[in-house]
Amino acid sequence: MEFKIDATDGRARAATIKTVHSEIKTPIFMPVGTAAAVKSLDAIDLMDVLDAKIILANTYHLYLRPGDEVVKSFGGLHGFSGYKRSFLTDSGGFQAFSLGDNVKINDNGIWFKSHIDGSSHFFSPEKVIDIEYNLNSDIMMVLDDLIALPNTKERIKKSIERTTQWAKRSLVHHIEKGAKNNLFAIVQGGTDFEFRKISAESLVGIEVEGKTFDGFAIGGLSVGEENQLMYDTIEFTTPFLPENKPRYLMGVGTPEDIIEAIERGVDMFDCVMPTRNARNGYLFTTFGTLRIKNAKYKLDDKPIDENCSCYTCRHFSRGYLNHLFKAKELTYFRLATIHNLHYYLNLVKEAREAIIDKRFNEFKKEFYSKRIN
Ligand code: PRF
Ligand code: ZN
Repeated sequence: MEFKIDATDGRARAATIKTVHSEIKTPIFMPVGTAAAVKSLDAIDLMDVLDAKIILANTYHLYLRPGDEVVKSFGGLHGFSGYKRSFLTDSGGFQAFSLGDNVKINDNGIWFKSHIDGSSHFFSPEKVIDIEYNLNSDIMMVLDDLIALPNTKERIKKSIERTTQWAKRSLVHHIEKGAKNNLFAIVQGGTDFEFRKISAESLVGIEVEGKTFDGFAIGGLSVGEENQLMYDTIEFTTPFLPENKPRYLMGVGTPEDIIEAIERGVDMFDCVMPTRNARNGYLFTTFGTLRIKNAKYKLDDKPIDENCSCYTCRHFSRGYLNHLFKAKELTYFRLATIHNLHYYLNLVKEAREAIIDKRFNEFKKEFYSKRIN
């Protein structure tokens, strides 16, 4: 993977990542395609309608169904889904966290029960790498030990120690398999600055046969803590990460969160928010959130957002979308998802342009001043 910084403004960065499948201009937002599909869209929508350069898929889900060997037999995620640009795969660390009682973690890995048929499975750091090689994702995340917040000091300490051990084992196994594609480590440590520092420094320091991680993620945030505390933790953590490698904030967040994190030096994001909110009738606009089911849109012939150039806003009215939503027409899901993803992709694109022009502060002020809710 190539990584080049194109411009900086304060701590905000505009960079270019090149994988074998696409060139990614950062800051970037990665639509979530858990089971090798962004819900309601297909690969052509993602490439030709939205021009997304990288999407996220999930190791846990694809391992359970259809099975990573099945995906491999179709030529990996790219051949299977038809999306020919980059994929990042999350490791299962987050699913272990969200499965709650159906999970048992020990120092060797994670036991979990399938949400599909209740069967038991074990993920070790090496097993996750094996699955990710079968999926052939461009960026593979290591298995990590994610915990909810607030939590005890002992549990946070255990989480960073395990996460470091597992990261090291992942890199060793990655090298044994020929060090194909790219491997990112994940910083944990809750909102405890001392633990964040230890976690970041120990992961950055891991070197096996002269090889280090290709990038670093900040995990363990947006899991119950206050917004400002999340921003402070990001601000504290980024200086411990190498300048010449990508930084990825996992599972975050609102448009505001993304702007705040870009300002603090983060390059990559993913979140279910644009896709999930679209399906629930919440549409993102430059003036805030629009609730499409509201009766006031019934006869409204304007697009969702007059400032939006997306496929949906170019062709369809609020009134039509209000009808589709209420009638539970499947067409609604695609059109709303396209709009919300376009909003997120355009937000990071405008942030990038502002960084290049050294006017990120003005951009941020304008972003906040336009919003009425
Ligand atoms: N670890 C992993 N995936 C994640 C997270 C994490 O900490 C988060 C936290 N917001 C989202 N997705 N592996
Ligand atoms: Zn739109």
